[in-house]
Amino acid sequence: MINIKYSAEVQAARSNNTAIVALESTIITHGMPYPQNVEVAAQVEQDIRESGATPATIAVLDGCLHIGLEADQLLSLGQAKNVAKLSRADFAACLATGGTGATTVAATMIAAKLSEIEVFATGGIGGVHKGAEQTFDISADLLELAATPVTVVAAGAKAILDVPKTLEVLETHGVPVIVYGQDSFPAFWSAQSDLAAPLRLDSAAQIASAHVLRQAIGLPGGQLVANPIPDADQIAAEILAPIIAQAQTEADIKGISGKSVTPFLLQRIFELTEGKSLTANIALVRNNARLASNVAKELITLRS
Ligand code: PSU
Ligand code: MN
Repeated sequence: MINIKYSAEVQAARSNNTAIVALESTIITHGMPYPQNVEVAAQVEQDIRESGATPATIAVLDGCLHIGLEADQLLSLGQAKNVAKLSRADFAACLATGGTGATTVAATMIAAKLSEIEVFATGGIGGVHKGAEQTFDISADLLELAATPVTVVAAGAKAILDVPKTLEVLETHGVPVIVYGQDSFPAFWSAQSDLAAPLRLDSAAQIASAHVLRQAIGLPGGQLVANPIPDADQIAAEILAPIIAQAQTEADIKGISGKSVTPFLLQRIFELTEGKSLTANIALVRNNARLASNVAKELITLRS
């Protein structure tokens, strides 16, 4: 049987039927450097508590699926080297071998569903990589959104991806892409882009209602909520475009492929922006955590 452990606060929230927000752990192990990764993870958890919900950071530690990490577990995961990056394909094998792995958006959604958590906050989702017409590199996150009934709050998709193609794949698979409070699709480090919002909702209550009604009309799968980065924390797209292009060229020259592509690009962009990408990343994840908490609270209200 699956070995699953809830943190003390998540266990209490489950007993009391209060709002819980899932958090992924790949952002900790593969998305940000130590020690900022641990500081940010703890800060985001605290933002969720201050918004009136309970954080559940998800990871596999020595073959046990953790729904919510205690502070010491978070610290050791953030310091660990060579942690596996788990998506839908590798999740069960990691449990079977007693391994340690960080969950991507796809794997976090699967674990959230298993533990009856319906809302999940992160920074950016995986998507269709540039050059996918050659490499076929399309993140399993997109298919998971089509399959698993969890609402994922992100800040849009990074310009390291082919964002128009990412939106096309989501549309093909019937994933609602809901922009919060504006008419353009947000571009992760920048609030605006040239792409129109596929859907727009202006309140957490409407997002929660759409989540419930999707199930009521018999549709499987989740929703992607794209929450624009706060204006004060943006980095202009013109500044980032050449940096992303350089990181992409380096990845191509080095022959980086498969699941190493996203971590490589994130690390190079961090270096090339002298850390500014990370500062913006932190601000947007915190912003997403607050919106996700409000959606989770609205869901409790709707269901009671
Ligand atoms: N995009 C980001 N930051 C991240 C990731 C994606 O802006 O940290 C991580 C997430 O965990 C996401 C995963 O689920 O990378 C996608 O990886 P891949 O492209 O290999 O599916
Ligand atoms: Mn990939």
